[in-house]
Amino acid sequence: MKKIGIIMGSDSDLPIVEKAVNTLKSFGVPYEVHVFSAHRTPAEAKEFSVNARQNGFGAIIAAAGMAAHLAGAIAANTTLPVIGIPVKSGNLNGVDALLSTVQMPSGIPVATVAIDGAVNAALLCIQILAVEDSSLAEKLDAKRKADSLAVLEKNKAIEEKLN
Ligand code: RP5
Repeated sequence: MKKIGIIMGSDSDLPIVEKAVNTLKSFGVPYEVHVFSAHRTPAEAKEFSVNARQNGFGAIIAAAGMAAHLAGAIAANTTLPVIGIPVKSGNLNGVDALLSTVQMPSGIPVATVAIDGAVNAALLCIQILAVEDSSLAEKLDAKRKADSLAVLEKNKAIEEKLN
C-alpha cells in the first residue's frame, strides 16, 4: 500500500497533526511524519516533495498555521494529491492559514479541509487510496456505519430523556 506523507510546518502543529496520525493508524495505513517548513527549511520541504512519488507516497497532508504556504509549496513540487490543514494559531485563529491554504491559483491544486480538520484530511487520503483498494473501501464503509449507529444511540438517549 502507498504511504501517506504528513508534513507540518512546526512541531507546535503536532497536537493537531496527531489526530491525522491516529486516524491513519486506525485504518492500518502506513505513513511518515516530518517537520518541514516552507520558509524555515524550504530546501528540505522541496526535496521531500520532489521525491515523494518515487519514495512510495500516495498522497501528502500538509499542516501549517499563520501565512500558511506549506501545502502550496509542496503541491508545486509534486503531482501527488496534497491535502492542506490550516492550523489555528496566532492572532487570527486560523483564518489566515485557511485563506492562505485554500486560495491556490489555478494549476496547482491543494484540497483544503477545515481549520484544524486533521481527521478529515486523513480520511480524504484514505479515500484516495481506497479508489484502488477494496479492503480499505470496506473499512471506510464500516466506519460510516459505526458513526451512524453512534448518532442513532445518542438520539435515542435524548428522545427518552426529553420527550
Ligand atoms: C507556521 O507557523 C507553523 O506551521 C505554525 O503553525 C506557526 C507557528 O510556528 P512556531 O512559531 O510555533 O514554530 O509556520
